[in-house]
Amino acid sequence: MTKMARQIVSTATIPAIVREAFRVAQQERPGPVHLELPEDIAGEHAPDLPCIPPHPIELPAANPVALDRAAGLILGADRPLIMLGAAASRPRLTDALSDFIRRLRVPFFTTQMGKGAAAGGTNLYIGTAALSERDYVHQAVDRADLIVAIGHDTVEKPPFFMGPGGPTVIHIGYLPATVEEVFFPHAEVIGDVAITLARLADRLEGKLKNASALLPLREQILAHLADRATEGRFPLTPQRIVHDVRQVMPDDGIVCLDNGMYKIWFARNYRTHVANTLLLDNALATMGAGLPSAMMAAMLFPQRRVLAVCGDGGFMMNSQEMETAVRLGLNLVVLIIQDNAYGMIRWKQVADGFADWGLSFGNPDFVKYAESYGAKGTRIETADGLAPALEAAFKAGGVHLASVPVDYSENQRVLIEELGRLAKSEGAGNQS
Ligand SMILES: Cc1ncc(C[n+]2csc(CCOP(=O)(O)OP(=O)(O)O)c2C)c(N)n1
Repeated sequence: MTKMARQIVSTATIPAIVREAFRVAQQERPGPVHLELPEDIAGEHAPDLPCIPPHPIELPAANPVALDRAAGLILGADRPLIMLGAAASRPRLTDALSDFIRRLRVPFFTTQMGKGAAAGGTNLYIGTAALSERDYVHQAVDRADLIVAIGHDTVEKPPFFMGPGGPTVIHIGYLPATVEEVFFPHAEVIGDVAITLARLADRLEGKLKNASALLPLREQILAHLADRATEGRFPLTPQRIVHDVRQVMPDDGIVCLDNGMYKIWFARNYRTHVANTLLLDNALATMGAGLPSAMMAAMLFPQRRVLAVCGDGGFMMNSQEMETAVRLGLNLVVLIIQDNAYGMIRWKQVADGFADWGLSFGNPDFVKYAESYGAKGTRIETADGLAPALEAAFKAGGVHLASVPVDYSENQRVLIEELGRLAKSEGAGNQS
């Protein structure tokens, strides 16, 4: 669960271990470390040892040979695409990514966890791969002859499958690519990604023959995001829920997703304008994580709107944290997408031709449940009720829970039937 776990066995080692723990936690890929302080050591008198202060760390810059090789491949491409993956989503990279995209004028798509890594407004965003194949954006991915994959981490579900005869893939990262059956880049540029991007852009700016070859597909891909987004159906379509959430979230508002079916809809349909404003996990994808991640976001950014979006299943795995949120006096709105079922598993069972089995469950009365923690609760009862309820909850402040019923028949209609038809007619999904 952590990048490092150490037990402190002597007081003399504390400064070095603490220093090392921070180094490991902060270096790519950043993550938690665990130090255990046993009671007997904690009771000892420590020698008067100074802390070991951290020093600035400059990451190594990529080898010029690798940069030249990658530049050569990109210059030779007829239909290039850029992909932003999980490790592209670092606050310190936002400017470098946005500059790179603007200077090359190559359209880009994102993985689920790469979403929002670059600042908005380039008009070169062509979609997010919420599925591994046959998503709308795969109309472009399947036509690309070269993909510059920036920061792809194979811990994510694949944003596309590589296979024989597919596009050339260049991996740009802090760390070498993990080669897998469906991801085996043809070239790599490893080092500080910001430096790599600036040096590549210096080599390529204004020289690409077909930088925007796939850009004409942008309009038709993004047009799908408006499908049923304002429909008056009740329970609400997932598209409408994403649409209404977008209405009430300011550009810098942070949406923190738990894990369930709605994650696919948010990953594809929610447009981000500011980096790191849609937080989701496409790796372990642990149910129950949405509420705690939103609580941390609310603690770090008390001035910004923070919304946790959870399925009823995922919320109930960690809902006791409502007490913590109330106790800490957070300003936080929790939106529960209610289908009284494990919707994502239902979708997978249908997609695989299995009978619907063992997926439905009952829920508490969410309004009363919220109130029992000292939070406020709202039940959405009309199609037009969601946006005003969220707006009122944010304005009121404090911890607020809103539950909204969802019509998940859209999962089958869009994600299985429509995308399946699209793939057949396009001859897409060429590799699996
Ligand atoms: C801790 C954990 N258990 C099981 C899973 C597998 N899983 C992924 S989504 C899902 C169903 C989620 O149901 P819910 O939270 O109600 O959201 P919905 O899919 O209905 O929108 C399950 C069981 C998981 N990701 N994490």
